[in-house]
Order: sequence, then C-alpha cells, then structure tokens
Amino acid sequence: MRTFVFLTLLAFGLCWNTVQGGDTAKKQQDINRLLWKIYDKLQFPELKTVAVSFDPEADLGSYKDGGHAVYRLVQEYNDGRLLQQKTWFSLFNERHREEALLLFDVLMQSKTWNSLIQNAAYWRERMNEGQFVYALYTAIIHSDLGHGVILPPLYEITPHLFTNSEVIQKAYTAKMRNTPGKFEMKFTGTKKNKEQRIAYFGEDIGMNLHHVTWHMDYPFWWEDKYGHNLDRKGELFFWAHHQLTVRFDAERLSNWLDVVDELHWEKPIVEGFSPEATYKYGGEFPSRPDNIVFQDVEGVARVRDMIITESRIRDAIAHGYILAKDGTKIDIMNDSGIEKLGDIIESSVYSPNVQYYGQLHNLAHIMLSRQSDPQGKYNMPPGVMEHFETATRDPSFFRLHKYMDNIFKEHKDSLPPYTSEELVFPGVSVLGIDVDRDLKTYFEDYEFDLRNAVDSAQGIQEVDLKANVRRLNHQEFSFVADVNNNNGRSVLATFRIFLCPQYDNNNIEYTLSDGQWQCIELDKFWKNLSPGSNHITRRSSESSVTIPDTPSFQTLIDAADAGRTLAAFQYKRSCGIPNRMLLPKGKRDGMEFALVLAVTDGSYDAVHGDAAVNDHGGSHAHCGSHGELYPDKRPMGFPLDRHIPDRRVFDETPNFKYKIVKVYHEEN
Ligand SMILES: [Cu+2]
Repeated sequence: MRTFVFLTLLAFGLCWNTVQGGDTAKKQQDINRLLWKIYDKLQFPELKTVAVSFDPEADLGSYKDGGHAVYRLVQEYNDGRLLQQKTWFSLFNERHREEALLLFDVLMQSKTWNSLIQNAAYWRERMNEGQFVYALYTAIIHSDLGHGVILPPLYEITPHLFTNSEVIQKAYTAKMRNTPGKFEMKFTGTKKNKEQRIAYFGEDIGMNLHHVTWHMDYPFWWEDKYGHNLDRKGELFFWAHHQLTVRFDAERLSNWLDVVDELHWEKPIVEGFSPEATYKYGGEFPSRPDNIVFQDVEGVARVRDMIITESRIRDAIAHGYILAKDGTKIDIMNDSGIEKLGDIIESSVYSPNVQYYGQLHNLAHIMLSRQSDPQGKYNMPPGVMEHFETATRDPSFFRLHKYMDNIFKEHKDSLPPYTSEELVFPGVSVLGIDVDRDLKTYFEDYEFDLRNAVDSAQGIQEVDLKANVRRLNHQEFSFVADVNNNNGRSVLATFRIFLCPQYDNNNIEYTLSDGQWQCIELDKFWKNLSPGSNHITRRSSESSVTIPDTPSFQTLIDAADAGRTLAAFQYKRSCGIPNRMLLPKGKRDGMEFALVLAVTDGSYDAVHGDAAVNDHGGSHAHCGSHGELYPDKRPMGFPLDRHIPDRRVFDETPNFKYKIVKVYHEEN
C-alpha cells in the first residue's frame, strides 16, 4: 500500500513536472521559431498556417482591452500606412516607434499565450522586421505571459547590428558556396587611432546586449497604462549610464588614455568614427570624420535648441526645483530629486514637463547620429548612435554620456553631504575587506552564430556560420570580509562594494572627492550578521551588477525542441554587465584600485523582507528587479554619490573600510 501511494505520488509529481516544463518549453519553442530568420518568411508549418488564416479581429474577447489596440493596428495596416518590410527601423523615429508600439500593445493586451503567438505570427509576415523584433522582445519582457521564456541573445537574431560588414560579407559568401565558416571579427579602426585600444569595450557584444536590453526593460516611452510602474526608472537611467561611463574610463586608464572628455555643443566632436558595419537593409552605417562642428539637423533640432534645453535643466539644478507642467515646483533637493532629473534628461514619458525641459538624451542621440548627413541630402540611414544595439561602438556615445553625467553630478554636488547618522551602522564595524586571490583579467575567444544574418531559400540547406570575437574575462575570485556585530542579536546588513581607480592617466593620485565619482560598483547584497564576528565570503559570479552568458540561440532551440527548460537561466535577465567584465582590464604589472566596502543597516535599506535569501532577478543593481520595487531604499551609488567634504568622515566610520588592490592583466 505504502509503495503504491509512493509510486502514485511519484507519477503524479513527474507528470505535473513535465506538464509545467512542457508548457514553458512549448512557449520557448514558439518564440524560437518566430525569431528564426526574421528576414525570411516563417518556416514552421504550424505558425505559417496561423499567419495565413488568423484574423486578429475575429475574437475581440481574447484581448484585455476588448480589441481596441488591435483595431488601431489593423486600420493602419489596411490603409497601407505601416513601414515597409526590408527597410531600416529606428526606435528614435517617432513614426517607426508609434507603429512598433501598436504591435507591442496588441501583444500586451492578449489574454492568452495562444492569442499572443497568433498575433505575433500574423504580424511578423506583415510588419517591418525591426519593428516586429522590438515589439516581441519588449512584450515578452513586460507581459506576464512571458514568464519563464528566455529571449535569445539579440546578436544571434540581428547579427548586422552587432558585427561588421566584413564578417557579414564572408558569411554570405560561405552560404553561397555551401561551406561552413568561422570568421574573425576585428574591432574598428587602426592602431593610428588611440580609441581603438578600448574598442573591445564599446564593441563587446555582451555589453551591447546589456545596453539594448536595459532600454527594453526601462523604455523611455513607457506609460503605466501598460500595466505597472517601472520603479526608480529615472534614477536607474542615471546610474546604469553613469556606471557605463566610469567603466569606460577605467578601461581607458588601463590602456594609458585620459578619461573621456564631455561633449560640448559649441566645440568640435573630437573623435570621428567609422563603424564599418552595414544594415541588413538600408546600406552602410554612415561614418563621421574627426573634429567636425555640430550642425542643425533638419526636422530634428537646432544646436541652439540643445543649448537652451541644457541651460533649463541646469537652471532647475541651481534652483533646487523642477517646474511641473502645471507650474508647481517639484523639490529636487532630496534623495528622489535624481529620479525626476533622470526622467527629464532621458526624455522619459515620466518627465514632469517635456514641453519645457525637452528631450536632451534622445535628441542628442539623433543629433550625433545625423551629423554625417544633417540635411538628409545623401539619403543616408541613421548612424550607430540611433540604435541602442550599436550606440556604444561610437566613442561619441561616452562623450555624450559624460556630458549628461556631469549634469547629474552638478545636482548631486548641490546636495548636503551625508551626516554621520546617515552613514553609521550602530554596533557594526568592518575589520577588513579583501579578495581571496590575485585579480587577473585576460582576453579570450568567443563564438556566436551568424546563420540568421544570411537569407535562406527552400531546398537549400543551412550551413554553420560563426563569428569569433576577442572578449575580456577575468579569473573567478571571492570577496572576503570580517565584520563585527556588537548588537547582541542578529542584524540584517547591506554590503556595498566598489572599485575605485587610484591614479589618473598622468599618474596623479585621485583625491577622495575626485575619485569617488569614478568608482565602479562591483556588488550589492544582503546578509544576516550573527552576534560577534562574522567572516563573509561572496563569489564574483554572484554579483548583483552582472549576468552570466545568455545561452546561445541553438542551445535554446535544442532544449525547447526536446521539451526541456533551462532552469538555471529561466529567471536570469539579459540586462546586466557581462560577469566576465565585472573587473576592468588590469595592467601587466598591476593597476591599483581601492576596494571599498560599506556595510549599512539592512533593516533600513532593504525593501524586500527576503533580501538575505532572494537575489531578486540577480542583476538588480543596474537593472532593478523585474515587476518589483528596486530592492534598495538608498540612493544608487550610496554612500559615494554625494560630496565627501573630508576624508576623515570616511576613515572614521567604523562600518566602512577600503583596501588597495591590484588588477593584473595577462597578455596572451
Ligand atoms: Cu543608453
């Protein structure tokens, strides 16, 4: 009898597991098939039939909004107003975006997976490919129906936006000759160009994936009508981009370059850029020579408008308040001021007054993108700055973000320094912080799939096409810390770890107040401290700043086709700095950094009760937590985000500690 019950339970358990796993595997398979060869017609019979026979308006009950969104999209389609297929798509183009969001809305309004997939299959065959991919990715990220689905790495879906023309050309040739191939992807430029030394950072496909996904997780066009509020979106815009900028600076220092200078509307754009990349449709990405002077861009903005927008924002900072649309004043001299400034500068729909404060970030991206053909005389497609996939390739991206970062800094510097009450953690002191082995970086080879870059035809078999890239990695290590808790009871502690460059490119030591703004966030996590001494170990791979490699498209296809789910990756995000780039590249003889640890009161900081045991999506530090509140109540960058008037404040706070460490780079 006992055996029978046990077996029944086992069978039931197994059965339940397969149904659940099966469901997710089926969903994954649907997404894989929709994204396979997006520039070709659908190749899978089931989806092909749907694309032909489905009528989006036949069952209006299958939409949460009663079919309102689908009605609008069908109208546009029937009137022939939608962007054609086989042309470039830019999210920054208002009309392009409007259409992509119509589809996004239809997918978001779908009540069931079936309805979502049927719509996706139907519109895939009728809408522009770029719009389709964008709408599907953002809908899977934001719709409850997308839970458990792993979005394939975009560099294997739209490889044109991640690799260069030479590699793509070779892939076409190999396909024509029906011979498999693996092609070396070189970084742009030559050794004559100093910027090439750090091209491995801006052109890293994992870094590009982080950036494009960040903007899908926190779209500037997001409105809460889509179902939820995106918590701390404006501040995350500041913090994620601030961290990209300081990471870029650290890479520069490691390569004997000065930190990046800010962009100035009335001065030449010092670095030119030749992307050596091609659109799938629409020709070459335009290049820009060195030292050109900003020109007005027809239909976008005048240089003067940009200067006016900037000065209105700086005025708000100087006043300490923002003027809302209705004329009321919004105080920004507090922790949440940065949130409002982020919304304003990014050009978020959350901005309290777009009319007055304009769209600094978005327009700047377009202005930079169009400088090669500002009047549209040559009918050039947009530059790399107009796509989140490609933007970081252009050195001017970091100039632009340094410029905005300095505006944010102006605000942070205007706030009073933290008081010692805000900084201390009563009863808790850090005795030491260290790493368990040498910090070592190196370059390695990495392959990704190019099959989706080339066209296919019926009867012609697929051949293996791969790109090989050099990418930065580091040896695994752990942080170790000794922390004393004299409270006589267990307390929840927030661990904040930073890595701050010690010397500028001139070998002048950073002062605390110069250097704090250059600090790289390495990790943030929560742990319970027992009474007495605590020895804490935290692995580098656990960092809440980073993500592991996303499984390849082929891995996702194989698993889903076999009815399996990749449990380890299911709730990981695509947003997050690649873990292999957690450390900036070191130097052969070691590059000095201060490893800073601030342990603060978790009972005040933590938003979620389970902070010590739940990683809330893994990469919350720069990417927030999906569908939840940001896990940390403190301002991002705390306690290094505000001016530190005197080094003693830091040195005499017992819950803060730093140690000078070296990062070595192994040349190979
Ligand atoms: Cu960005």
